Formats: sequence, C-alpha cells, structure tokens
Amino acid sequence: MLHKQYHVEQDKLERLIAKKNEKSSFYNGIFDRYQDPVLTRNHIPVIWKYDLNPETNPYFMERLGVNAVMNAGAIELDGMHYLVVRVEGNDRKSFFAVAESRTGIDGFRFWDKPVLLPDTCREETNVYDMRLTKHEDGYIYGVFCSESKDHSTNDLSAAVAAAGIVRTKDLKTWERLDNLITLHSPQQRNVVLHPEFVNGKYAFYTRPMDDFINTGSGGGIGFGLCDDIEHAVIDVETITSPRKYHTITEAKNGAGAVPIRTDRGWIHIAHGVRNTAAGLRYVIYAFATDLEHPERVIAEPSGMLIGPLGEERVGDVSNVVFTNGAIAKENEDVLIYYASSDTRLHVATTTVGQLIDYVFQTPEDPLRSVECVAQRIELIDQNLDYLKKMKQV
Ligand code: M1P
Repeated sequence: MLHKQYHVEQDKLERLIAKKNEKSSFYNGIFDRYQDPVLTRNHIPVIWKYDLNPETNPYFMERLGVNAVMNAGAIELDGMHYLVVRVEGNDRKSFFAVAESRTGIDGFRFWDKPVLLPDTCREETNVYDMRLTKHEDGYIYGVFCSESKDHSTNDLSAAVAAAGIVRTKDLKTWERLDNLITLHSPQQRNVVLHPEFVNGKYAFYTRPMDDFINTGSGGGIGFGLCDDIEHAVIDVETITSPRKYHTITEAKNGAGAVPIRTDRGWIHIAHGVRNTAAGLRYVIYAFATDLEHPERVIAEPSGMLIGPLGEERVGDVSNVVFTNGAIAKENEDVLIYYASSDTRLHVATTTVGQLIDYVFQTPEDPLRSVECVAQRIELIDQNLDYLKKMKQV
C-alpha cells in the first residue's frame, strides 16, 4: 500500500504545477518579472526522490533528494516550450532534465525521467548549464559544461572545465560528440553554439579561462570557428564582448542564451560578474553584434539588464542571476529564463522590439563617474524641457 504522505506530496506537486504565474508589479519598460519562479526543487517528481515501497522505505524518507533547479537551456518546438534544466541533487552532482510548458510562463512539468547522457567521458564528474541551439544544419545542439577533477593539484575543489557537446532531434535521444578543444585556452565554460554557419563553419562563443574559477588572462566572451562539429577544434579565439574595468563585467563575463537574430543585429543576453566585499555578484546584460560578423559588437548599453532583486538575491550562491536560455517566438515575444542565486528558475518576458530599443537606444557606459553624471543631467534637462513644453500645450 502507498504511504499516505505520498498522496500529500503528489497533491502539493500538482497544485504547484497548476498555479497561474502572474506578472509582478516590477516595472522598467524593458521586461516584465513574474510573481513566482517557473521551476523550483519542489517541481521535481515525487518518484525521483522517494522509494515508494514501505518495505524498503518504512518512514517514507527522501532517498535521493534534490537541492536546486536552475540554469536552463530553452527551445520552442511546435509551439511547446522546453527547458533543459540543471538539476542539482543533494549529492552536489548536477544533471539535466527536460521540463515542458504550453505557456512558457507557468505549468512546467518534468518529463518522466532525467536525461541520461551517453557516458563517453570517464573523467567527467559533473555536467551543467546546457545551451540549446537550433542549428541551420537541422540538429538541435546542446553545449554544456563538462567538469573533471584537476589532477595537477591536491586541492579537492580544483576542477577542469570543458565544453561538452551533444545533439538531438527530439530532446529524447542524445548523441554525444567530442568535447570542444580550444587550442589556446586551458579551460572553457559558458560556451554557446551560434545558430548559423559563419563563412561555412560552425561558430562558437567561448569563454577562455586560465583556471576553473578565475578567467585570468581570458579577456571576455570569445568567438571562434571550426570545420567539424563532431571533433570540434578552435584554433583562433577572438574577443567579442570584452571584460571592462569598473563595470559589471570586471571580474568575468560569459555568453548566455543563444543570440537572437533581429533586423538590426544579433541580440546577445549574457552575464557579467564583479567582485564585492560580499563576494561575486552576477548580473545579466545585453549587447548586439553585426548580422554578417556576429563577433563584432555594434551596440552595448551601459550596465545590467537584469540584476538579482528581493528574494532572488538569496540562495545557495547568493547575489546571482544567470541565464543560459531564451525563446524568441514567431510573434516576437521573448522569454528569458534566468536562475537566481543558483537555487530556482524564473522567466522574464519582453519583445524583440523592446530588446532592440533597449540595446540600441540605452546610452553606453562612459566608464567614469563624472561622465555618468553628465549623461544623467543631459537626460534630466531634456525631460525638464519636455515637461515645460507639455505644460504649454
Ligand atoms: O555560481 C554562479 C554561476 O557560476 C558559473 O558562472 P561563471 O563560469 O561565469 O563563473 C557557472 O558555473 C554557473 O553555473 C553558476 O550559476
């Protein structure tokens, strides 16, 4: 017989999935926030955590708990919204699981089982943060962080990060390809495959790093081309969006969602990190690159697009918002999936029109306080003139 708590847990889960997600009162004209996260650890199916058999689990205990549900790759297929979510077990290992929703804002439900990737990489300990690219070659690619122990030191927290690559047509059957090799960067994280060929080659946004945590000499978000996606090797990495002193990217940055093609250029939604007395602070920023040269930045508004706010500021790794997935729909609505504090997943909604206006009309960072004040005073003066004119009408 099933434990009575099974029904309680199952009922809680169904009520959570059925709950409508409403826009919050937050306003900035650029995007909308929502009252509830789209996915949390409470969305994990009961049978992923509990042994239902009272003989082997008399106390109805969680046997395999889940700690967090966060950074998700996103894709729309035949009108359904799919997320390939980073799920972190109580054992600190992350894995991928697909969740789907009709609205993209609420009702996300995990598929029956998590994704079991082909085990082709024996040294790999952990996997996370998959970016899903609908490539013009017909495949859906998943590029993710493949993490292994760093055997060159006795430090048990030292690791080596590389970009793992899988491909699929249906999110169900996954073919594992060789990890990306970047000849001049010892480590890679936050790698994104561009959706189109560039000069007939596969194009990756990379994040060159000397070390697991610190990017060191890595100057920002990189870009490189390769001929063979099954054995991807990048020789030349150029920097597209550089890290900049005294900005939101001064400690590091990294590509986030797959760039969105618009009439004005590719819109990139990435993350920037700065250091503070309370530790690293992660925010989301946006920039545009040239349609023909997707590595060439043509507009970069000053500062952040999304920063951690309210409850988002607290979690396992506090003061973090992070994105690795967005969906740009045919009607030009855009859903940006972002995790807060490495704990739960949210959605922000906007439109292609708003993103273009934001990226091209928001002033650039003049990089010095005095010039930032001058920039703001110019805005105030324009507004005072406009208000005066309006009163006269
Ligand atoms: O903990 C915050 C984020 O840290 C990493 O990002 P980065 O490589 O830029 O430091 C990622 O591991 C990400 O998963 C995590 O959310």
